[in-house]
Amino acid sequence: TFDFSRYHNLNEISSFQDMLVAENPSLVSKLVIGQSYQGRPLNVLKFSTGGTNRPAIWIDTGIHSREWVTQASGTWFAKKIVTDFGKDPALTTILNKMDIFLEIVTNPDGFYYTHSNNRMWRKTRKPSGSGCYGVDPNRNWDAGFGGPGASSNPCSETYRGPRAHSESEVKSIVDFVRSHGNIKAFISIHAYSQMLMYPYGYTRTAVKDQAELHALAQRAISDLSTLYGTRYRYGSIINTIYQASGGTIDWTYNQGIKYSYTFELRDTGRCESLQGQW
Ligand code: 0X9
Ligand code: ZN
Repeated sequence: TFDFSRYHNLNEISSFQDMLVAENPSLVSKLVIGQSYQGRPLNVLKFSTGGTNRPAIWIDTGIHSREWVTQASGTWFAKKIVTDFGKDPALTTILNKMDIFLEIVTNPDGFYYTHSNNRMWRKTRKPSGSGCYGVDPNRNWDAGFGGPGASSNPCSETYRGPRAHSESEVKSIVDFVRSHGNIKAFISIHAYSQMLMYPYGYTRTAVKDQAELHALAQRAISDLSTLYGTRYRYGSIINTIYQASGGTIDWTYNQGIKYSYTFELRDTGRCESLQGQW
């Protein structure tokens, strides 16, 4: 059994994933889509009731390693999918037609480091050669790469990296998305500030599907608020939080994945979502 009331380290989350697969072999499997810079497996859980290359939903948590509430949420999503399948009509309908891919620890080297050395580590752990370590994996994608809202300084928290997709943790997802070819929704989970956003972050130009993505975000945050009254803001990244170039969902949207969204989870700045840090 897995204690959802506390945070877990990399080994514990790995065991949790293997246990979930072992206990639900007809629904859950584990793929390894690549290796981190330090050689850790990039594990992705696949939830599928059959078929081949079904239309799919991708969810990633923990691309920024210090955002611990996101990996914790990822383990909860996994458990929830398994327990609700066959009971919750909405989820059951989805899984009868689509697959769900979930990468819980998207930046394992950074996550390990948040437990071993520095609770506030955000980036990957690849040495830059300048004495500073790591690339911001939410500035490394080939969408406005190198533009405003990212840094060229390897010591910056928003260092974009030497080139687009230089980070194995990013490139492995890029290769997976391209080779799959049938991903319909891509949801990348961050913390904190309570927002639901769609592209773009690198430019003020509105996406072609802006009206639909905006209306859907509005419905989602309205439904979300009915649970605990939590208020989320919503809109494009650049209009809702700030300009950021080389971000995940700008790339996925430009690949043709219309329903590309990113959450910033709770809270709004009292830092409960970075518990233990202050
Ligand atoms: O700066 C970021 O990468 C995101 N904020 S965070 O505090 N999680 O670092 C905002 C940029 C785009 N937003 C998301 N992709 N969530
Ligand atoms: Zn983040």
